[in-house]
Amino acid sequence: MRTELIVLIILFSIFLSIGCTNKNETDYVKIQNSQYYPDSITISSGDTVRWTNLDSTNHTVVGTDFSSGNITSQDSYDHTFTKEGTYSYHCSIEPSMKGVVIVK
Ligand SMILES: [Cu+2]
Repeated sequence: MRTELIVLIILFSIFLSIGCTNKNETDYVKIQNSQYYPDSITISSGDTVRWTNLDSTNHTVVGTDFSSGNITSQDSYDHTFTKEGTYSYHCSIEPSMKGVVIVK
């Protein structure tokens, strides 16, 4: 009876820890009218940001350690952030387009 309880507790702990490591999410940023929406997004470490270009022209997402290349119309670009910090980025085609990803 006691052994069963211990086994149950161990199984429950394993279940909980798996649940905690798999909670990574995808966060969405739209590119529309040559702007990022939202231009500032706060995410959790391990999350992926997906930028989707809703304009008819190409845009890019360029940060210090990530770069999308051309994102064509209706296409998207994903980047996963694994370290906490503030990541500024811009569009290399229109440098006035700016955004930031805050990873907590
Ligand atoms: Cu652009």
